[in-house]
Parts: sequence; C-alpha cells; structure tokens
Amino acid sequence: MLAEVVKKQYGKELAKCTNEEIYEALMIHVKGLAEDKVENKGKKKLYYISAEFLIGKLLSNNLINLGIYDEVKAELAAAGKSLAEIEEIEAEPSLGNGGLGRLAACFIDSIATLGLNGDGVGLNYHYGLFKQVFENNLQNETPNPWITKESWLKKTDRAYTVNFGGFDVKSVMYDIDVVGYNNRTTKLHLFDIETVDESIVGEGIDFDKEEIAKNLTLFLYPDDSDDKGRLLRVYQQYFMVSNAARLIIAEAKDKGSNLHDLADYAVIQINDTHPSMVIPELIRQLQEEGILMDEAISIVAKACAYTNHTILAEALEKWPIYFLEKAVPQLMPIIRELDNRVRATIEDESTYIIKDGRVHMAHMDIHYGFSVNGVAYLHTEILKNTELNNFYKLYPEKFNNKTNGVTFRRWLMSCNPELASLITELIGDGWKTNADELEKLGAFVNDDAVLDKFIAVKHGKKKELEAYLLKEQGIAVDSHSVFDIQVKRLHEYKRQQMNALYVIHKYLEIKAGKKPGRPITVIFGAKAAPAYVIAKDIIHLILCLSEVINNDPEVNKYLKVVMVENYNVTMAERLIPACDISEQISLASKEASGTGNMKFMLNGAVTLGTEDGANVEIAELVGKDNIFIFGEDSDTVIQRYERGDYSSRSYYLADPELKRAVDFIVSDEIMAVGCRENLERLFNELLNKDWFMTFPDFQEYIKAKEAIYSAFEDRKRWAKMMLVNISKAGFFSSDRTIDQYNKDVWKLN
Ligand code: 26Q
Repeated sequence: MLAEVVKKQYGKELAKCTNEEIYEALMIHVKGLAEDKVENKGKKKLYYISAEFLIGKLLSNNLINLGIYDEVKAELAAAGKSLAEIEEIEAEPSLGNGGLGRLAACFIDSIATLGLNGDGVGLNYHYGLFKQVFENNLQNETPNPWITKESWLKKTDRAYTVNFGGFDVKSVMYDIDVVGYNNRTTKLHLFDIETVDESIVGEGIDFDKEEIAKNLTLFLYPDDSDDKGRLLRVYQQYFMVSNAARLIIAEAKDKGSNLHDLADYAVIQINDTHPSMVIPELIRQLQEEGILMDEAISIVAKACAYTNHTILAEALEKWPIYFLEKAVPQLMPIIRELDNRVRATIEDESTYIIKDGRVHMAHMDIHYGFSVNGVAYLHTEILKNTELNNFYKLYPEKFNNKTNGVTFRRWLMSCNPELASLITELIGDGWKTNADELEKLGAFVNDDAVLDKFIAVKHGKKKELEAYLLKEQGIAVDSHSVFDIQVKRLHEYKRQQMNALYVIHKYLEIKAGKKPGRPITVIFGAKAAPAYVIAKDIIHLILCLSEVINNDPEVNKYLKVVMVENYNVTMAERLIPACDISEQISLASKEASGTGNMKFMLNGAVTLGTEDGANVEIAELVGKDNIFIFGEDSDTVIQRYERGDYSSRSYYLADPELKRAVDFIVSDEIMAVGCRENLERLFNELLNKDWFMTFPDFQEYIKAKEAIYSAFEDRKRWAKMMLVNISKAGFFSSDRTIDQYNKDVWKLN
C-alpha cells in the first residue's frame, strides 16, 4: 500500500525514500483515510471546549486506530525501514501542559471511538508550552515550535471577526481529524489568527505581551506573573470562546435550529474555568440573533456543563473587573446582569459572581450551567462537602462525579505493544473495545509461566528505556535495578520535594553503610511554570542531587537519580511501560484525580501513593495487598488546614532523620554544584512553611518505600501484583468515562 503511495508522490521505491519523505507521505495518506471515515451527524452535538489538548504525536496512534499499524510496520520493515525511526521525525504538538490537557485528548479519542457526535474546540498555539532545557542544574525555557509545513492541521474556510475593546482580530479555524479505534472520526477545531508574528519572540520565551494581534496564539499560559501576562490570558480565553460560540450557532442553524431550541442541538462541556466566558458570550451572540436576555440566559443554562479539576484556591480564576472592561467590555453588562439575578434570588453572598471587584468564573459556571462534576470520587465528595458546599446546598442535583480515564489505544496498544500482545494472547482482543475484559487476566494470577511472561515484557521495556537514557541523556541506568518513577507537572502539592528528601535519606544511609540489596533508580520528569519560583527550586535540587549522587562512586552502584529533560507525552510513552513503582504522593485532598496513576497501573506498575484523587479508587479495585498506601488521609489534612496550626519546624526538630535530610539541601556537597540562593530559599520554605505538609508524612513515606522495595524482591508476589493491577485497570478506560458523561450529562442521540 505504502509502496504505491510513495511511488505516486515521489516517483521512487519505498527503499529509496528518506525517513522524512516516508513520514510526510504517510501523514498525507493517513489524513486522507481519516477524511473518508464517517462522522456522526446526529442532531445534538457536544462541544468540548478546552484551553489545552495535549494530543501527543499522531502517526502511530492514527495507524492503530485505522487498523493498519501492523501492515504499515511490516511493509516498512520489508523495505529496510523502521517505523520507530520514522515516528521520531514527527514533532509533538505543544498544545497542552498537564493532566487537564491530556484528559481532553483522551476524551476526544474516546468520543471518536464510541462514535459520538462531539468535537473539541481550542486554540492553535504556535509555540505552545515552552520547551524545557537544563543548564547549570536549572530549568530554562525556550520556544517549542511544532507546526511544520506539512502537518496534521487542515485549514478550513471558517473565519470570524472577534471584537476586543478597541480593536478586532480575524480568526481562522484549523481542524485536526481525530480517528477513533476502528470506527469513526471526530474533529479537533483549533482557532488561530493570521497575524501571529513569531519574530516578536526574543530571549528565551520573552515577547511583547501587549501586541495582542501578533501574540494572541503564540504561547499557552504565557507567564502570568504580571498584569500584562494575565490580561493576555483573558484575550486568549475570549478569543477561544467567541469563536466557539459562533461555530456552535452556525452549525446549529445549518441543521435547522431556530436558536430558541439551541439546547437540543448543542451541549458545551467547559473544561475547568478557562472557557467560562462562553456563557456570557453565547448569551451576547444569541441577543445579536434577536433573542431576548431572559430567554438567552435560559437557553445557555440548559446547554452548559462545567468540570472542576482542582480545589487549589490559586487555580480558581477570579478576573479583576477592570481586565474584562478593558479586553472584552461587551461582556461586562451581561456578567453584571447574571450576578444581579443571583443576588436577587440567593442569600448566600459567598456564591455571588462579582465580589471584591473580581469575577468568579467558577461561580458563573455553577449558577448558569446544568451540571457540575469533579474528576474522581474523593474529589467530588470534597467539592460537595467542603470547597463548593455552599453551591451544593443550592443545587444538589447539578453535582455529579465522573472519574477520569485514559485511552488504552495510546497508553497500552501504542506505547506497549509487547504487553498488549501478551494480554491478547491470554484473553483474546475483546479488551480493546471492552476494557472490562481485562478482568479475565485474573485467571492467571497463580500461573507461574504466565507471571514470568509479564516480568519478561516489563524487563524488555526497561531495557529499551535504559538504552534510550544512555543515548539521549548520557545517563547509564541498570535495567535490573528497580525503576521508581514520578512524572507529572511540578507542583508543591504533588510533593516531588518529599521524594527528593527520600532520595537524600537513602543516599545518606548508603553512605553510612546500609546498602540496598538491589540498586534503585529514581526517575523524575516535570516542567515548572516559568514564574513558579519554588517549583523551579525543587527542580534545581533534584538536578543537583542527580549530579552529586550519580558521580559518587560509593553510592552510584546502589542509587541513581535521573531527571529527564522536557517531559512530555512522547517521553511518558517511554517511561510508563518501563516503570516498576508509580509515585502518586500528593498531599491527600489536593490531587483532583491524577491520570498518570491510571496509565502506570495499566502498564503493570505498582502504586506507591497517598489516599488522594483516583488512588482511592485504584486501591479499592486492586485491594490493599496490591498497592502501597501511606500518609495522612484527606479528613486529617483538611482539619489541619482548618485549625491552621501546622508547624513544619516542630517536625524538623523532633525527627533527626528528617532534619538530616532537610539540612542536606544546604550542605557543602549540594552547594558545590548548586546555587546558594535557590537552595536556601527551598530550605527556608520547608522549614518555615511546608504548606503541603511533607514533614508529617515523611516517616511513613520512608516505611512505605522500604516495604515496596522489599516486595519487589519477591518476584512472584510482584508479578502477581502487576497482573492484578493490569486486570483491574478496565474501569479507568476513558471509554467508560465518556459513556458516563454521555448518559448522565450530554445525552447525545
Ligand atoms: C489558572 C489560573 C491562571 C493561570 C493558570 C491556571 C491554570 C492552568 C492550568 C489552572 C489549572 C491548570 C491545569 C490543571 C490541571 O491540569 N488539573 C489536573 O486535571 C487532571 C484531569 O482532570 C487531574 O487528573 C489532575 O488531578 C489535575 O491536577
């Protein structure tokens, strides 16, 4: 098949083509195949609006979902070409940052696979999230251009004018076809402006934040440590939702809607508060179409549903009124009207939309949306009982839980074909469309020959990672060591710093002669927001530890520390299949769900985690013998915050092992390779604040680490744990999540 494609395109044999030529031909061919697939053209359509879609590379995934992966791979191999090498050429789209963006990507895959009528709507960031580079053990940020001349993007002829205070911009819509597994396609609509000027980017990721017509779609989350950066976020958000609203209205009209019945044609899922302005904007556009305010509000309230992804106060968007007055003055009268209606009917002032000169976006979503959901059981309970309790009392019927999920196409079939084949060999391939069938693997937990095969697959993936790290990062790790991995955005609540303190503890123990039976490789991967000082200091500490420990001949036989550079989807696809221990150690109550935890479990890693987010559900499914849970529970943590009496210093003074580890941050050994300012700042932060309470959990964390390392030595027991984890992962398929959204919220026909 491919032979004909390249013959037609380049007039030569497959074997004579360069990898670049083959990549391009394949991409164009796959784009064509995707176009030919059927789209659901039902009456009601879901619009999943999100500031992020962290879709990852598309070639392999599309080949798998089109059902031609094996065929293409074989044809390439016969011509002496490697699909893996060809995949290397593809740049990873840089359209997201972390969990929320990756979730949106998994959801689009599942929507297509289930054949639902739903599209994604977002922005086409040219540089997206920054590229992380390490220099002198510090994170630096550089632009990450990913759009090549030939790409998965298809320019459409949809174009609108978006009005900002004082000026207009013209939009243009690009589409990426999202191929479902053996089924249909759906679309990711990405809006852009034609006037983006990449040349305004100077040193690092600096650019003129006030040149909106040139910078609007340059970066995702431009540094918002100052007002100009924050204001730019408002421009971006409005641009996204104004285009979305136009698209929604246009498509509904095309299908015969008179707009009074818009809610029969469209349902909008608001992915966190970044797209919340869609509510007043859609009301505004409906008014332009001749619908009166009262009715416009009730139409929109029937069409919008909101997902909350965090309980961290600082991540809940509250825009100052003067920002909105400047950027989008046309929305303020509508937002004021929405607020007045709340004030007229509701006594509880804590739920008002406008307070202290700010617009509380989540409040607007909850009053004027018909559904509010959290992303894991515990998270939704905390929203109902604590964070959003005042709203829950007003609207109990709006609240619902939708535990996150991940697509098994990318996170098993594509990144771990060896494991996927083993599973299929044992239970057939029904699990690919019905993830619950993985339960059938339970029949093999006492079958030694099968357990050995799982161990062998894992070891193969570890060897691949070993080779990769040596080649790409110049770091030698031993695939026979235990791979203990924590990869996720860097945030204090996720507590990479606690893992780093453990590494120090272990280093000092080894120095004192207590050598582990098997070497340990601790792997980190994380980007810190450019303006998040302490997060960058934690990266600095980890890089310094890595330099000191990996170069210490007394220790490096037993312990290695690796911080992979520029952790992204592609890197995750290498790390997750090779992982033995999945670190999910957020402070209980703070991680809404986590989705990495699910991907690791699916690939046969055992979780070391706190009772937080979806870890709680993982623990329930696999049982306490197949997971290592430690630390204070969410009730204890929430109470401690309420009492406000946490003093990290008292823990430090009472626990010599903890003190020794914390002091090491500012030791001569670390100072020799690090920056005093950063290390002292981190040391002081922990000693005087430790807002995410790593110290109270430290001793239990050490015990849990020792327990899981020793469990790893009982290879049979470990293999059983792996198998149980894989067999119970079916619940975490995003196909299940999407099916639940559809049944409970979207109700697509
Ligand atoms: C807000 C205000 C100003 C600037 C930035 C932001 C901002 C940006 C990104 C706030 C939040 C985000 C992203 C949040 C996120 O990724 N949350 C994660 O969502 C996952 C999917 O539901 C969950 O699994 C994770 O637990 C949650 O942390």
